[in-house]
Amino acid sequence: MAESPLIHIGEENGIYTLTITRPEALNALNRQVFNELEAFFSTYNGDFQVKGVIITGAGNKAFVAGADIKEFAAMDAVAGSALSKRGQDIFFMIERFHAPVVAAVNGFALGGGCELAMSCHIRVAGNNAKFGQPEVNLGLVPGYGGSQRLVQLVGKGKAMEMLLTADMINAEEALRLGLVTHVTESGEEVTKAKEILIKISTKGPLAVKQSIALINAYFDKKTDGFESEYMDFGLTIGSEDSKEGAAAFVEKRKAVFKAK
Ligand code: DAK
Repeated sequence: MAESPLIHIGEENGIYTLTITRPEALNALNRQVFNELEAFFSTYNGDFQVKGVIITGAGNKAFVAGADIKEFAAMDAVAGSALSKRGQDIFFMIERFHAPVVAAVNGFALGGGCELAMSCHIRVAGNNAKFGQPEVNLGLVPGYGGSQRLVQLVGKGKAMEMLLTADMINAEEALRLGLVTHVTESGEEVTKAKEILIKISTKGPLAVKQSIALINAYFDKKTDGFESEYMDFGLTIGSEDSKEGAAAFVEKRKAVFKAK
């Protein structure tokens, strides 16, 4: 018998909302949740019908309270590394998705939950959000990119302190550090995320896709971001959409982009 989904998917005007729904385990990431994330992002990657994605957690207590501790308790080194690599690959799919992905963080975002939020392009937090990488409490290091993306977002000193102490930070501190870009009243984070995505959905889809790729290029040690920029500038200026954008400006009307 097929398992019932743990990620509920809603859609409105090309904006998809993925709600991780395991409230009894504070939406912890088990294998099935990973499988469903992988299925969604591999199916829709490059499909311009998808204009944006919101990831959130069910209920008002947790976004995601980590990887499912009960599932990884009895794992050896080889299986652990393989699973870590698979999780990293799925989070790379999110980070490299053609359309913006916003984490709407409603409560605890710990360990794998904080890592999931950090793999999204933008983070919005309710004022009850708590972020942390508490792996050292379990005798572990992060396994889904947390040791790298936390440094990118908050800098070496704070990332070091958070990883070594396992202390959580609240939404206001996350805002101050740049880990999130907006703090809302609790329960309003998805609405704010939608507002951001609706605005982005009016822009040139190819330009949005390449902007995401260019920001990612900055952090890719094998890529020259400036070279990527002049290549992508050529790509976008040669597109039908850029002609439409310029024509719409001159004719004082809204551009109708076709992702071409
Ligand atoms: N996994 C499984 N169940 C969890 C969970 C988790 N991460 N977090 C909470 N739950 C469950 C609790 O067990 C409890 O279930 P019952 O006992 O009622 O059956 C239920 O959710 C409610 O939790 P609490 O009763 O604990 O709720 P409180 O309000 O008292 O506390 C809390 C909330 C978030 C402070 C607390 O639940 C907590 O400390 N949770 C654990 C946070 C944590 O350490 N998360 C894991 C971080 S480490 C790997 C790759 C990556 C990782 C691991 C392996 N490999 C590739 C193998 C990453 C690991 C992590 O994410």
